[in-house]
Amino acid sequence: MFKNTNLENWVNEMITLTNPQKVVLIDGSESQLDELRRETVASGELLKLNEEKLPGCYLHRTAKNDVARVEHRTFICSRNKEDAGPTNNWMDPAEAYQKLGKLFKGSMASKTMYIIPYSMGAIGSQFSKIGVELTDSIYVVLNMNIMTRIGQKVLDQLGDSNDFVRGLHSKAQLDEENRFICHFPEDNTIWSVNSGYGGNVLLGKKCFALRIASYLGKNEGWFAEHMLILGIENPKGEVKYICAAFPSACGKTNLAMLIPPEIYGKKGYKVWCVGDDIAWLRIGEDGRLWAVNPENGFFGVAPGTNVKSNPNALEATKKDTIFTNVAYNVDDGTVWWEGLDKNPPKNAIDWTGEKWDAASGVKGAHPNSRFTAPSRNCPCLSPEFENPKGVPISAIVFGGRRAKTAPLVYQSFDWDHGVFVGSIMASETTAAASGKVGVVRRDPMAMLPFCGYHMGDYFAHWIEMGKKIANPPKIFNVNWFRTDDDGNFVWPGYGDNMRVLMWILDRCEGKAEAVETPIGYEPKPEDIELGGLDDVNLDTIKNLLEIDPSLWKSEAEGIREFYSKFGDKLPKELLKELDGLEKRLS
Ligand code: OXD
Ligand code: MN
Repeated sequence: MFKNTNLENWVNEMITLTNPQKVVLIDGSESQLDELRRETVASGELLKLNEEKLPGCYLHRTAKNDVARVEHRTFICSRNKEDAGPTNNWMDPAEAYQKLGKLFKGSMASKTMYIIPYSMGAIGSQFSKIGVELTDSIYVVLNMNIMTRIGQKVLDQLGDSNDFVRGLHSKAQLDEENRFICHFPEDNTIWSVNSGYGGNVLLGKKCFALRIASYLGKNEGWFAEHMLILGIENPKGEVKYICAAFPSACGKTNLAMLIPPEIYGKKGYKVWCVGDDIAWLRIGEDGRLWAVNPENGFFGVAPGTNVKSNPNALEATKKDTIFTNVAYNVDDGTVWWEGLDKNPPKNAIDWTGEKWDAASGVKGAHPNSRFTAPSRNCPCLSPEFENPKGVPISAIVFGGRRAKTAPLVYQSFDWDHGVFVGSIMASETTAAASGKVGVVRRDPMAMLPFCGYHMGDYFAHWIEMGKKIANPPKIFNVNWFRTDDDGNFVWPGYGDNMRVLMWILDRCEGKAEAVETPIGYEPKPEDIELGGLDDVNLDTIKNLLEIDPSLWKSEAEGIREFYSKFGDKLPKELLKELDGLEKRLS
């Protein structure tokens, strides 16, 4: 089937293992994809939506037990257990191949195996990496077609090379007890079985572009990060780029596509989205850090997306989009989710496929329901999106959801301190997420579930890279989620977050002053633009920038405890930063 003997041998081996009735190579042509769409509509796997209102759009419902990523069933299968580190589940690779091999054995009998060659990143870019996913799910094929670049052109680019990530996926019986997502970083291999949910089965995304790629990045001297990339264009037409990492549910997609507040908009400022979830970063010839978004689409959370929170994302879902686990409006063949608007459909089917009455109080869309939308649909997609060289990064922003501890924004003293700031990232649980409010969950660089190796080595990689980047981006931390005594958010968030990003860019260009505090540099309150904000004044900003030393002292204790997990692998530079913080606080 393939001239590339590495590919040929591996595919044949997997065919022998899974025993499909038929094997189809995905060439990426519209005619082939259309045929597959027709097939899934006929089988009921996809539901065609209203062609006038939502052209090229489909709805899919997963099994009820298969609606999210399964971190407890996600494994890093490195030869040495120690290389997976204390924050990953580990399985011995020989054991994993054997255990999953049994589950894959004959799993595609009476089914078709689809071979999807795909590129993470623009085909031919020096940033890009190639993968091949073998799957028995047309839903996976159609989603991969949106999220990545697929087809014959990828095989042409691969040529005879053995440098591709080998992905095997089978829905098998969708058996929860035997659901496994296994990564073999030393073999460039991913095996995923018994799931049909996006994050577990679109192997280009979290599995390859973060877990495998972070491992490759460590060995090859680059970064694979859980970061959005956005550009801010000034009225002179100059664009500066920012990467930002936040844990899930902190509004990454919203920030990536933000609409500038009027005060900036009318002056001619624009915001461009390069990516909303993953960034691959390399050192450029000019000594700066350059970033690409390896993806080609958005796999966004639907609930809460609306004309106010994210009009650009909403617009992106208006055509050629696959919706998963949202509610269906029977009367006009469109979709609905909680937080879209105040008019839930009267005649509706919920995400489980049952007749649904909004008044019942039961949710129509699953809270983790998704849209898979092509990047090209996004009205503010950066003109540099396809640039094989990527975009130069001026600032790296970390953030979390903290009610009191973290101020609105602060800048690290230098690179090593910035790595420290990223390593102590944390979010507090909200009432909605669990019974306990305010439990601190540490999520360094938002990579805890996505780092394909020992997190202590990951920190060391960040420190080492800092020595190699001649003109490094400046590093900041933001917190949009400070609350008042009644638990209300103080900062308006959404588009107004641009006001903080503008101070960040001014700092990068040496245009703004700062105040030194024990945790880093803070803005002078008057340097945050407040024009056009009704409920925020200078005092509000002073409040948002206040640092409570007693809270930070207990924070430092929490960090020390968290750091102790990493033992000898924790870079001494980070311990030094922690000591420094404690000293400045006392
Ligand atoms: C995602 C996540 O789906 O981070 O992007 O959970
Ligand atoms: Mn993510």
